Amino acid sequence: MAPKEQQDPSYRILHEADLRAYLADVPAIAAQLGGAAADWAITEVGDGNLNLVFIVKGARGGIAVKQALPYVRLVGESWPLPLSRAHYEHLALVHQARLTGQLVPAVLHHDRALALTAMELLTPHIIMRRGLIEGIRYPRFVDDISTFMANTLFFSSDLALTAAEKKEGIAAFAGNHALCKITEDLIFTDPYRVAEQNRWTTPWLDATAQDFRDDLDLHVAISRLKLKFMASPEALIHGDLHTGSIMVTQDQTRVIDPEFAFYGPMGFDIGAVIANLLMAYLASAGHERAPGDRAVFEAWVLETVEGVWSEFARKFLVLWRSEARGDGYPVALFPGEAGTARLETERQAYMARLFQDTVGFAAAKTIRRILGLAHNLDFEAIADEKQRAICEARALRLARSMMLEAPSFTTIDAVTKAAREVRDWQPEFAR
Ligand code: SR1
Ligand code: MG
Repeated sequence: MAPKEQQDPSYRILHEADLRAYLADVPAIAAQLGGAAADWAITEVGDGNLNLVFIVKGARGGIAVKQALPYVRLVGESWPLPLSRAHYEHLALVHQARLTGQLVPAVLHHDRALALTAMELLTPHIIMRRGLIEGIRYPRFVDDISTFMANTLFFSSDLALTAAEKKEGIAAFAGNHALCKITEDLIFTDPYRVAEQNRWTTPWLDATAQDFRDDLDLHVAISRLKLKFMASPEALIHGDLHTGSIMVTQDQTRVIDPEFAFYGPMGFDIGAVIANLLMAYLASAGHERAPGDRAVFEAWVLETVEGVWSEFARKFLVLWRSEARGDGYPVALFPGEAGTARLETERQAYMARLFQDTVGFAAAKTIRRILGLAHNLDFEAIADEKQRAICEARALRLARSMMLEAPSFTTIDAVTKAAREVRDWQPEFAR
C-alpha cells in the first residue's frame, strides 16, 4: 500500500477572509487585483468534484484561485485525497504552457504547502460542457484542441525526448498515483461490478447496468484498457480531458484542471475529448424544444469529432516528421529512400494503433459517466428522467460496440456514422 502523504503543517482550508489576507500578502497578486484588499469581491464558484475554486475581483482586474481539499469534494471527508495533486497540476500547467502557449491559463502564483494556485481569470469564457448543453458551436475548438493534444503528447513522448529525459518526466509525475487510482477504479472497474457508489437512471437502465456487470467479453475489453492505462507511459497526458476541463469563447479555447496528469497512454486524452463530444451529441435530443431544432448543432458536433481526430493525427505526424529528436525510432535504422518510406509506413501503423486505443478509451469514458459515480451534466440536465435514460441508453449502445468491436472502427467516420445510427434508436423500455 502507498504510504499516506504527510500534510504540510501550514496547510489550512482557506475561507473568504483567510484568502483575502493571504492574497494581500502576495505583492504580484495584490498589484494585479488593485485597490484595497478589503474591497476585493471573493466568491467560491467550484462546481467540480474535487476542489475549491474562488474568483477574486479587485479594482484593476480579477484572478481565479484553486485550492485542493484533503478529500473528494463530491463525496466528503470520508474519501481522503492527497493535496499533492495541486503540485502535479502546477507542474502540468507549466509544461502545457511551454508547449501550447495561450491554450492554458497563465499561472500567477503557486503555494505547494497550501495546495493553492492563482491563475489568470478566464473571462468571458464558460465551461464548454455548459455551452454544448445550450447548443452553442465553437468554431476554434478543433484547431485549438488538436494543437493542444498534438503538442503536449508528441513533445513528452519518446519520439521527441531522449530516454533519460522521458524517464525523468515519468519520475516527476509518478507520485500522482492516488489520482490515477481514482481513474482505475471509477472508469475501469466500478461500472462493471456492484459498487456502492455506482448510480444510473433507474429504473430505466437497471437491466442495462446488470448486463454490463454480467458481460465477460466487456470485462475482458475494459481490463485490457485498464492495463494499457496503468502500464503505458507513452506521454504526459492531461488525464481528465473532458468538456468540463475546457473553457471556451467563440474565439478562444483554454484547457484547465490537469490534476490527473501522469505519463500514460495518449489515446486516453484523445478518447476523453471524443467521448465527451459524442455524449453532447447523444444528449442533445433531450435538450430539444421542438423536434429537430438542434440539428445544425448536432451536425457540427459530429463534424467536430471527425475534425478532432483528423487534425490531431495530421499535426502529430507533422511534428513526428520534423521534430523527432527522441530515442524512439533511431534515424540510423531508417537510412536512404527505402528507410524513409518504411518509416512513413510505420508512422501510419502507429497512428492506426493510437486510433484503436482512442476508440476504446472513448467507450470507457462514456460508460463510466452513465453507470459509475461521476455523471455528466449533458445528461443530468435532462429533467425528464425517461428521456434522459433514452439518451443514455443510446450512448451505452454506441460505447459498448466501440469497446467490443474497436477493430471494426478503422476510421473516425465509422465512429460518427455509428453515432448517427444510434441517435434515433429506441431502447426497449421506450417502445
Ligand atoms: C471522485 S472524482 C470523480 C471524477 O471527477 C474528475 O473530474 C474525474 O473525472 C474523476 O474521475
Ligand atoms: Mg477536474
